[in-house]
Amino acid sequence: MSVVRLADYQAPDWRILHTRLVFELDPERSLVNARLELERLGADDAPLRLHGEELDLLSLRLDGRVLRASEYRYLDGVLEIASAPARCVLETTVAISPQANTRLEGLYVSGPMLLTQCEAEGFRRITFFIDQPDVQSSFDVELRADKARYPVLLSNGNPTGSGELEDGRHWARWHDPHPKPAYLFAVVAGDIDCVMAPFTTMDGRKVEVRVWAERRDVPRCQYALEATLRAMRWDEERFGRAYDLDQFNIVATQHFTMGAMENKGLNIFNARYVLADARSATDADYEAIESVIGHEYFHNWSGNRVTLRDWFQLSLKEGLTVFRDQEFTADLRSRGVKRIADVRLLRARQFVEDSGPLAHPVRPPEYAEINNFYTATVYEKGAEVIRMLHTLVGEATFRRALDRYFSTHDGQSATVEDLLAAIAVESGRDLSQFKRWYEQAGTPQVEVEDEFDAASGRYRLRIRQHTAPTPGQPDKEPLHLPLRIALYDAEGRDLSARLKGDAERGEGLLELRGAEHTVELDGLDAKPLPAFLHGLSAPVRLRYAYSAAELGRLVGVEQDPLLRWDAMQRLAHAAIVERSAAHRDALIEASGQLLKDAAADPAFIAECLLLPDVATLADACSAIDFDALIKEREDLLDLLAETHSDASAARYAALARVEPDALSPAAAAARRLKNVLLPWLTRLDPEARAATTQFREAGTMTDRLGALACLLHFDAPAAPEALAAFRSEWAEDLLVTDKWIGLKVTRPQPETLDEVRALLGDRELWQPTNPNRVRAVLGAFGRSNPVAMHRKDGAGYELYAEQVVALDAINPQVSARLATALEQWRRLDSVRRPLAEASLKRIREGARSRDLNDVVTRLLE
Ligand code: 0A1
Ligand code: ZN
Repeated sequence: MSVVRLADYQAPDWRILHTRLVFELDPERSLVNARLELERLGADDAPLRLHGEELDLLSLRLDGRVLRASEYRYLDGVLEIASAPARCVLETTVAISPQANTRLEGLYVSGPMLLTQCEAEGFRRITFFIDQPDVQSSFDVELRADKARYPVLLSNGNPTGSGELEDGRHWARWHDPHPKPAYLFAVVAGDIDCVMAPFTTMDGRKVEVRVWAERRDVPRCQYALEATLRAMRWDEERFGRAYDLDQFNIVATQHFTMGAMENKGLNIFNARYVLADARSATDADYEAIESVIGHEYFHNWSGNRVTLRDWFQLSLKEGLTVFRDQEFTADLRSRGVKRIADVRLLRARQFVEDSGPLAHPVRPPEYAEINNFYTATVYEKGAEVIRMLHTLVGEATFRRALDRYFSTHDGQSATVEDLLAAIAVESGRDLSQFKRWYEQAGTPQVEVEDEFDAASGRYRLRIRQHTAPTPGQPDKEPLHLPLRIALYDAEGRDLSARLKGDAERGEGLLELRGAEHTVELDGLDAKPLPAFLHGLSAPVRLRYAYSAAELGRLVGVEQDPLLRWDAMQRLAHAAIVERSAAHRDALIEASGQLLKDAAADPAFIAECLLLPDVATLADACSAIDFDALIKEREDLLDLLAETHSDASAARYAALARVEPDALSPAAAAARRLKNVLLPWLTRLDPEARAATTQFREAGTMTDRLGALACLLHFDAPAAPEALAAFRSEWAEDLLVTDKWIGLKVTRPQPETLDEVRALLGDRELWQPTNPNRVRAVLGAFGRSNPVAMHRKDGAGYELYAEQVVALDAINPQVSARLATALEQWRRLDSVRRPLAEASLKRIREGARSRDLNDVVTRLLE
């Protein structure tokens, strides 16, 4: 497979001054006419090279003249014209087939819509173009289509006119004044409808904001519309960023490979991140919708106005935009609970990725297929890197640095160096060592040892950092990282302000740069209780030999919600993985305290009571024994439920009385804790009475699904009837049916594999061309059902491999992503490991796409 390297980057030989496109839209065969105004930037003999894939070239003219076959060549995705004048106009007409496009890259069909997805390299499936982010152009687009079938015609920018054509067709024109790379291009044509609201920007621009969907779904777009307005206002208030067009359109589609896409002025969304109403959406859905709406909107500056020089810089837009969307949610909702959720995800997905065969730096030095780098590392670790910069320079300087970055590079394509330079200039700090975070893969381990000398009253901390080798990077350098720290005395006072030493910076913040640091504190009567990494100040694993009693104390004394939660996770981890009775007992004790805590946010308590998932637990093991991990985890849950049966039943009952059906934050927080406690109650009651009643009486999808999960996962008597009732109630709804499928395939029994087979054979339910449905059936199975996926007879892996190969012929991005669920295979026990390996080899034999080949090759390397 050919590889693209960052070190080989060269500035483009040509630029595109303007692009004019005319689309004759038709699902079977669409015609695309492109007129590119080109200017040579490189050497006189630099050929003109345009990308193009699966395009049927109908006509090709240079400065009005039809080119002879000898004057160009179209081979392996490149159209090359050996000699072209330094200023010229190239005009092409191509035919493409949206209906046949199951990859969902380029122009494709979804229900009543024709729409596009161009990131990363989809535009070349629409027309010939220099399809790379450092080539930016202004666009004029004319869309023509059958008016009855496609009454709405949308593209980027502002509308400039529309009218009728013959034969029932019509046209619409759009002008996008902001130069943009091709990956931000979008078109939507369809029989769709919208909700709309006006917005006035802080600089007085009047904007029409619309959220579009298939007609029957329009009543479920109101929440997304309101979330959009909140995001627009927040970006003005927190980052001083205003919107820059007369319209902002968002379109929801049922067929989308990823979450959503930030096309300039025309965001396209997976319907699951738009559609919501009180009956069908869970509290988690509402939060996710607001967050993804924010994310795509924030890209308008971090990604669109300032875009990427090349795809290696992907985290420049994604890490920064995830940081911005995390802050949006934290500012609007509970900051503490949001941080816990983000750190939980980071550990479950990014730390796991970083410790396996797919580990790569936040800025990868090379790629075979860029689609495979939309990863937890580029997104989530990338956001942590931005967060560390924010911690190091502080909010006010960070804000000024972003202002500088946006104004310096507005309308241009930038690099990670450009962002770091803006922060370095504003803060006056040297970030050259910090840059290693972008270049070095792997999660650093920070190890802390302490000693207290009672005679002298001196307390000393010795801090060392180390990063284990990752593929292609055997040797690692120390990183520059902010380590927040607190030292609690017997009264719970923090003594860290008195710390002295080489990494000390004041206010409980250490700045580590070397492999080893020592800090100390004098004049103490007793050894303090240390706490590290408040708010997870750096994305590292921190090792300190806490006793069970110390962790229990930390849950009580610490103010930072993340560290209180982390202490609970540490207790659970030691109880399960190390089978430490002392940690188990301390966890039980601390859980009892939390259950009784009437003052704390119930959503925070819920997070604390949830144990680490199996993938996170497995990540700490050099040889993963799923049976033992799952059994220990279940036994611990049984013990928690039994010990606290009265307290949890009482708390559950009290929570059930809190405005059960309201959508307020308080009601949602109550539901969160209630639905964490419901499995505890259900464990102790074979009749599952609480879950049966909750299912019957639930007024929200959160409560209904929470109850259904309990009934199903604990094999309750009411389960079959409840499943059938839910299914028939929501049979017409794709998204809710996905949730129902998700519950079925995560039932923690080996026989669930038969259920998955049945779903795959169900002609109505199995829709392999719909990525959401594929994820509901196989994604949830592969990642969230260790019992059935990792069956000891290998049947889980076999089925999975067979499906990954079959899907590769339909949507390579989906198949490649599914395959990553086996990223921990090398650390499996001696029975499972060869079985998983055999299945991966079967995938390698069957892989046809570059996407899947790349992933499976790296998995097996
Ligand atoms: N830039 C989008 C993610 C995205 C990436 C690739 C896609 O193509 C299949 C689609 C979307 C984001 O960060 O939201
Ligand atoms: Zn993004």
